[in-house]
Amino acid sequence: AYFYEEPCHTFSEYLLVPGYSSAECMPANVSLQTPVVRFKKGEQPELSMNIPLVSAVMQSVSDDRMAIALAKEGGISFLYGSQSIEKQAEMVGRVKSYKAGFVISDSNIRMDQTLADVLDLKEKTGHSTVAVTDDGTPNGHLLGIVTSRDYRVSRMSPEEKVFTFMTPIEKIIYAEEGVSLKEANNIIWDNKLNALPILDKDQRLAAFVFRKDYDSHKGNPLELLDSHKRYVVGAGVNTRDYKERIPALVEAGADILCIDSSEGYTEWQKRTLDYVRKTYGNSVKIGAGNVVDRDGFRFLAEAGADFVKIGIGGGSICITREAKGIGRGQATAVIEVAKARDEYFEETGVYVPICSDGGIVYDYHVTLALAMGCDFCMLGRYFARFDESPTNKVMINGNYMKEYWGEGSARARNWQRYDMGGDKKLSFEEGVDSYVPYAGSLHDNLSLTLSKMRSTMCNCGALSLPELQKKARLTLVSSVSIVEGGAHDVVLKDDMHLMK
Ligand code: MZP
Repeated sequence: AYFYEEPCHTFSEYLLVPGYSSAECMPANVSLQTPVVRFKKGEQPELSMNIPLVSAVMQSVSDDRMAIALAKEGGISFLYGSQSIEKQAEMVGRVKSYKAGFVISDSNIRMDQTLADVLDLKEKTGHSTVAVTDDGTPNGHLLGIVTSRDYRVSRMSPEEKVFTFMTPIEKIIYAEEGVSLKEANNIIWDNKLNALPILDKDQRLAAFVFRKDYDSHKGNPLELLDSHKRYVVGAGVNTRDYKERIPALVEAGADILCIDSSEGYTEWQKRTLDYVRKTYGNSVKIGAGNVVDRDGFRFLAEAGADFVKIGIGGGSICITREAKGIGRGQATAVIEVAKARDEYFEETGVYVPICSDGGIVYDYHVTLALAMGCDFCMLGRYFARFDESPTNKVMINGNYMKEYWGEGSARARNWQRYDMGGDKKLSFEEGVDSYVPYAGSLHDNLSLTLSKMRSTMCNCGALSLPELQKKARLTLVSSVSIVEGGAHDVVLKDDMHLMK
């Protein structure tokens, strides 16, 4: 047997040592842009992200709602593969056909209500309302309703706004992300359109509402603005049904695929990558994994993976290390694979991005993983806590929780993720079924995480991720200095009651 000389480490055992920050080093100047797929030296990657975060290929994390919410922020969700091919392809389709359109909601209407409920309410109250669903069809999720002049404002919750119209609403046209109110108003003004722009809660243009007397000959403001933009979405695939699943996902419009497996250094992954290259050349983008060392990375890079995912046994819901005794501390795995990625780039001139998957507990762990060399991180637990994750929000002992379960748990039964060529079943569990504390909206939490990351990068004198990787200085911490890092030797005011 081969014995590693050093123990393996994880994120909490490291700290970043600050470097020189020039006056330019302000969070507002930091770019978090990162490549997602392989590219040649001197060229640009065909797919990159504005933030280095993707959501995990898990039933309890990534459905179409999560994908839309994360894409709005500049990241990518990988829709879970442990469902039928048809259902997964439908999810992809819903993300790709989604048009930004948050409108004003009635506080009496829950987001999980159907269009039929709204129409019923409309009937009962006599209010003139228009329901807005996320895909524009009666089957979509209800996003809100636009109301008419006689709507009772007193029924709105304080944070909600109501727009009133002097004439009945003729139609709503959804706007694209990134259009400012100023641009919208200019278009309306310049073309003398009788339309009203509607903003989402972040003051971005969400939709145009047209009045009944709108003269359609004057044109659609959206056709007068920048080109049709569609959200980027990823999807998980496995090494069993890839010949059926991949064509369906590609047809539905998936931008990037990822072979989702607990063990990526296998012939099964190579066969799947071979199939993609033979069938689609380089036009279909596909990541592979998971691996935890140099050899695993090289194997997948040489087999043609567009990115390589790192991590075995470090996920919050994962018991692979207990069940099978395999895995590696996540920090050590990232550091070694990042070195292998750089070595491969040096040798071949091809840069293959790497993704650190699982084990992020604190926001600063993401910055550490990036400083250690990964290009982006995949998170499950983090995203599972938000409104947008697909699971139930439940009250446990007076606190709101969200359900979160592993793909290797009896609940998900994703045997394909753990498949080593045996029976078509999950022989034993490698994951647990759990709760995570409910944390609110993705947008609010992510904004905070990103601002912490930008601030840390400024402390390291880095304004971009490549600069962070170059300049970062990392130190291992002793168990005693970990204690020093938290509040210590004081009595927290919140804990005073414990002293009575
Ligand atoms: P975390 O962000 O919750 O710590 O970890 C999420 C990652 O754990 C996923 O992206 C996946 O790689 C891994 N995972 C998912 N299910 C299991 C399991 O049931 C698992 N063991 O390990």
